[in-house]
Amino acid sequence: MLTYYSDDHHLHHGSCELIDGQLMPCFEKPQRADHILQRVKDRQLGEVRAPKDFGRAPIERIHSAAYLEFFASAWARWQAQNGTGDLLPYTWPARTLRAVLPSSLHGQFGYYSFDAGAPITAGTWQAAYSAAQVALSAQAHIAGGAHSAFALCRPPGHHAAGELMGGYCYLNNAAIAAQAFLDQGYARVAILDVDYHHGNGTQDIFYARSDVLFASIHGDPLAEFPFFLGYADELGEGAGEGYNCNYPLPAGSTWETWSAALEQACQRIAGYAAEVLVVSLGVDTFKDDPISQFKLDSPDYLAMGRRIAALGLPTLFVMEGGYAVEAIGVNAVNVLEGFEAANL
Ligand code: SS9
Ligand code: ZN
Repeated sequence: MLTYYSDDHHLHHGSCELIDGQLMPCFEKPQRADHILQRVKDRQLGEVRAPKDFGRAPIERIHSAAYLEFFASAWARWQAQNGTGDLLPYTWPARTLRAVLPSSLHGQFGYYSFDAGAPITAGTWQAAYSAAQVALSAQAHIAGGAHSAFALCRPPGHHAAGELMGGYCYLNNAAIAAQAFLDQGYARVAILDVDYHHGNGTQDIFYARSDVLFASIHGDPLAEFPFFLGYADELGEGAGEGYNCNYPLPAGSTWETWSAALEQACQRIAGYAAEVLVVSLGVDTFKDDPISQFKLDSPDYLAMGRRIAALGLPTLFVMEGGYAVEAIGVNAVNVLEGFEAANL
């Protein structure tokens, strides 16, 4: 399997995030992608290619031009007002407030975000832009006839909606790739989100549409980030009704419970007659993940890859979360190796 990867992810390195009332070093850090790349090489998964540049147009199919312009120019604006440290939002148009777009930088950041978990640093835009190009390049490889590809994206994307960043995410790499398939003539794309956290951004983007089936297995939002989306009764709306499936699971869930949900999600995807599958590949379901509560073990990721392969679909793996840095390479690449072994 080919891996697409850009060193540009190193340009994004936030300094800290608020966890349980304390400022901690960011869990979403460059070493994550470095470890995965190293494991791809150690296991000789296949060639590693740099992305092509498809420009902003395919990103604008998912994110508004105004949102992208805010994101691309925020750091320069922050520097122009002598800002020090990361740019972080701190006020949001929550219920009873008004969703106006202010003129101030921090007001606009609040408008375009849903939490303080997505800092903008000097290189964040370039890193996120390159991650989207990584996803688009892997997408093009599959559209060109390959059965699979791995987009080693960082920063991740599944929490980002059309005009919202948050949860370490800025541009929704999986959604951008899914839309590219549709724009190139595919009629039905399935997205399977196996990250520990609900992919609220992806769900929101495709919620009213039937050309993308979104299925997500994740920590129950009653107890887990992002809290305000990801419940089992969210089935889609309008033309999208019936094309959104959430499988929230309790803290402590092991492979036994998790794989039963995967089985249901896969049967739903098979019933949809998807032409291509995009997997939002988070491995923060791992037992030692520092911010998550599931109990998957490393060999379980091989089984995950095998079950996904059994769908028999061209499959684009897009990297999302996973914060147990020592194990992230083994776990992510296990999914890919399980997938490939099943296809031999
Ligand atoms: C933990 C804070 C959670 C967001 C996690 C985003 C994961 C992205 N107390 N912060 S895959
Ligand atoms: Zn996650």
